[in-house]
Amino acid sequence: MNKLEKQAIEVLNNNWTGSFSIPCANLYPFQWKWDSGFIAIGFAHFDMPKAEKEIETLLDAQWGNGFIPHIVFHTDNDSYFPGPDFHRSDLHPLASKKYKSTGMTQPPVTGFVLEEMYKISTNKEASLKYIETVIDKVYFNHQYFYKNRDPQNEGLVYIYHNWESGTDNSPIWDDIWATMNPPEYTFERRDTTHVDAAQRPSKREYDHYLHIIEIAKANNYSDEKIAELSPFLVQDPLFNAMLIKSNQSLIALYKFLGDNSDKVAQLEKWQAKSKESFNNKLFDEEIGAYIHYDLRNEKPLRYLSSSSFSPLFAGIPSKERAERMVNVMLEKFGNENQYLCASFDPTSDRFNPKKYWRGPVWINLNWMLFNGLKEYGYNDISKRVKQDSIDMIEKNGFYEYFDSRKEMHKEGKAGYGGNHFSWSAALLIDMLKN
Ligand code: 9WN
Repeated sequence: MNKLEKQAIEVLNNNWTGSFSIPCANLYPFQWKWDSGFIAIGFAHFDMPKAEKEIETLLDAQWGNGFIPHIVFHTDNDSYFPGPDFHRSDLHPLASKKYKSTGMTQPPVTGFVLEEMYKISTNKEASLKYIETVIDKVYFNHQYFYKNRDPQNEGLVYIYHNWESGTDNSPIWDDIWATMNPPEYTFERRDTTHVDAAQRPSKREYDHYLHIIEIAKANNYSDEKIAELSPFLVQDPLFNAMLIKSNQSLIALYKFLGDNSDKVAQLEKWQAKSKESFNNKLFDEEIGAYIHYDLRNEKPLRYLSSSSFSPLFAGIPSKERAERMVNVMLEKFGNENQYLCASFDPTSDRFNPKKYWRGPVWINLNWMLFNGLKEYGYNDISKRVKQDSIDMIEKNGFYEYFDSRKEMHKEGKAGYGGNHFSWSAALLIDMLKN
């Protein structure tokens, strides 16, 4: 085992609490939905019981309507804002009675995570037995999305908050902030006590984040009311690609399990419609990649980000489209001075290579690209994404995000945000094994 892999295992073991993992100490002291999935993939390589427990714990916090929250507040910990007293999940009549959580979700990765765990497993029989105990909860979560998050019945689901995207302060949202004028709230940030404020969203951005939650809370987190009133209502290509990828995995796993033809038929129906709409509505011919759509203001958000390429991971583009996307990616994100893949268009004046989702490279997006590019036969570029990820981690440590400019990495100070970050460790392990 190489040194880096050993260190990655140490990061994961240190962030394990006994029943779930924190993304990293102090900055993120609870369980996050999509983090949990990526972390389970890492654990699956060396400690399957932990991987299984991670997912089981997350699913235990599912609401009565199938919803899975983005943060599960397992413990009282005031090193994070906004915490459970702000989010007040109890306002929703079907919220979990057992766990406090947020009233928003995150990308639906759990379906494909189960399939990854199954592929990694050396005991397929035991693995299927485990999957049988959790898979219906994931199916129920997908049903929640199609039932409640697709008001125009397009097969594309919306997110109502930037924190649901996982790409929290992407410059894409600037266009939406320009349509809002929230109050100046008084609150105490905690993130900026752990991390340099220059690497985090601004106070004014947080006002917007909190305001959307206030609107949702005033309506007891009713999906119908949110669809009607939320100033943020977006069809996100990353989020929808994760749903499509997970649909595909659920179909495959249900087929392995047998006896679930009704669910398979439903999933196939969702899948066909989702893929078609995704390709019709979210591909921008001029840009040459997928973009976000602002459902509240009925307009496309015509920006390139690493999310624009994530549909490769879900097998969504045709071969021709994939070719165009890869060319765009190499041209704008991938010259010899850049590590792949910046989170936002490096040629845009909104690009900021140090600020969170406004430019830095994130390992989870790289992991999706690594796998997606490989699937489409772009083996060299896929290898490059893997090698770039290894280089950045080797030079700086297991950071949350990294500067995409190679010249910044000379002194090993180009890792930003939290350190000893779980999914950077977990997905590195997976890439090393591939
Ligand atoms: C809000 C935990 C999470 C990730 C997100 C990342 C960041 C939280 C924050 O950390 O978001 O959910 O407080 O900034 O943007 O993708 O899941 O690692």
